[in-house]
Parts: sequence; structure tokens; C-alpha cells
Amino acid sequence: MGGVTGVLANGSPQHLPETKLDSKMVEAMQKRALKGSSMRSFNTIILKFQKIDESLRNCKTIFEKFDEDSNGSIDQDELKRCFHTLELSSSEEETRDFFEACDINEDMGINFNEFIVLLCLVYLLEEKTALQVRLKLGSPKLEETFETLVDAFVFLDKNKDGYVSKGEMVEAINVSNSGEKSSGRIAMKRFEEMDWDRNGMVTFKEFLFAFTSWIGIDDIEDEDEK
Ligand SMILES: [Ca+2]
Ligand SMILES: [Ca+2]
Ligand SMILES: [Ca+2]
Repeated sequence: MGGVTGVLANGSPQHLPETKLDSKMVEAMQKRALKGSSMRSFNTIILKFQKIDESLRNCKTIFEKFDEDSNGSIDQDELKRCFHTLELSSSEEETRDFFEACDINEDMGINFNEFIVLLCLVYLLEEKTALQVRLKLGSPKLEETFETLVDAFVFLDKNKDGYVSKGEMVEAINVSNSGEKSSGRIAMKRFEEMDWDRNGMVTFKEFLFAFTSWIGIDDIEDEDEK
């Protein structure tokens, strides 16, 4: 399910968002990019991995609260009640859009890593949400973590068009590892891991999915005894 790709008059590829939610996400990112990023290098992002990791794992309690029948996944009705509890103003259609956008393995349920991506997108798209998440879910660090992830994406998106291109990824990693010959290859590999639909551009959603996979959250379900 690749995005629609056209070619502009100047020959550079043009990427059109696939769904309404995608275009809102791209727009929100473009708007956020105007404020700039506090990240100075790719290594700054890597240094924050552990803190982000801990904070996201703590979301498990939130996830379990909304997975009412404890089957390890949040279905459409559970998500509806979740949004209701968070007092989100999303319409039924918007809630379904969030559900479909984040159910990346298409098993008609939102599992834990999909839920993290969903919450972070909600954070980006719905103003006031951060405050509500904090108040209602008692997770004070979550807002900071989501902001760090948004900030990292803005750092990578040099031309502020709401997407990270392969060139931008290579640039970000090369600047941090100047002199290391392998860094270009690493950048490529990281980029390919992020570019889920292989259209040469990474959206914030793809970035988040890659992130949960890098810190190993996608296989958390099998290691519950901790
Ligand atoms: Ca469930
Ligand atoms: Ca799923
Ligand atoms: Ca870009």
C-alpha cells in the first residue's frame, strides 16, 4: 500500500499522503518543524534511547487499562472507549482512521507497539492531549518522551516537508560520524528499516514504528515475566 507518487516538473518525486490522517500528520510535522529542533546530531538521539525506552515501556500499564478483555490487543470498541476516557474530540471516523493507520500488521487489533505509535500520533495531532494523558493516566514523563520523538524527527527532516528522505537520513548520520566509512551504509540500513512501504520517504508514523522496533518493544509480549 504505497503512497501515491508523482513527479514534479523539476523531476523530483512528489509524495502525496495516502489518507486524511496521513496528510494531517504531515501538516502537523511541517508546522512543528518551524519551531526547530533541539537535537544537534544523530548521536544526541541515540543518547536518549534508553530514557525513551523506559518511558515507553511504562505505557504498558496504560495499554492494559484500555485492553479491557486482556487479550493483548485493543479492538475498535476498546479504542472508542479509550478516546472517550481521554476526552478526545475525535469523531467516529477519525477514531477509525487512527485505528486503521496504526494497525500495521492488519490483525484488526492494536497491540502494544501499535498503541505507542497511536498515542504519539494523538499527541502530535490533538492539542491539549498531552495534558489529558498526564492527568488521567498519571504518566508525567510521557509528554516529554513524545516531544523528544517529535523533536528527533524534526531534526532528521532537514527541508521541513514532513518526510524524512534517504538523503536526509544519510546527511544526519554522516555529520555525526564524520570519517567513518561505514556510516553511509548504516544510514541506508536504518533508512530501509524505517521506510515500511518502500516509497523512499519516511513519515512520522513509520519513524515511530521503526523506533519501537529498534528498542525492542515489538517483541515485548513474549517476555512478560519481569
Ligand atoms: Ca482487547
Ligand atoms: Ca495490529
Ligand atoms: Ca524532508
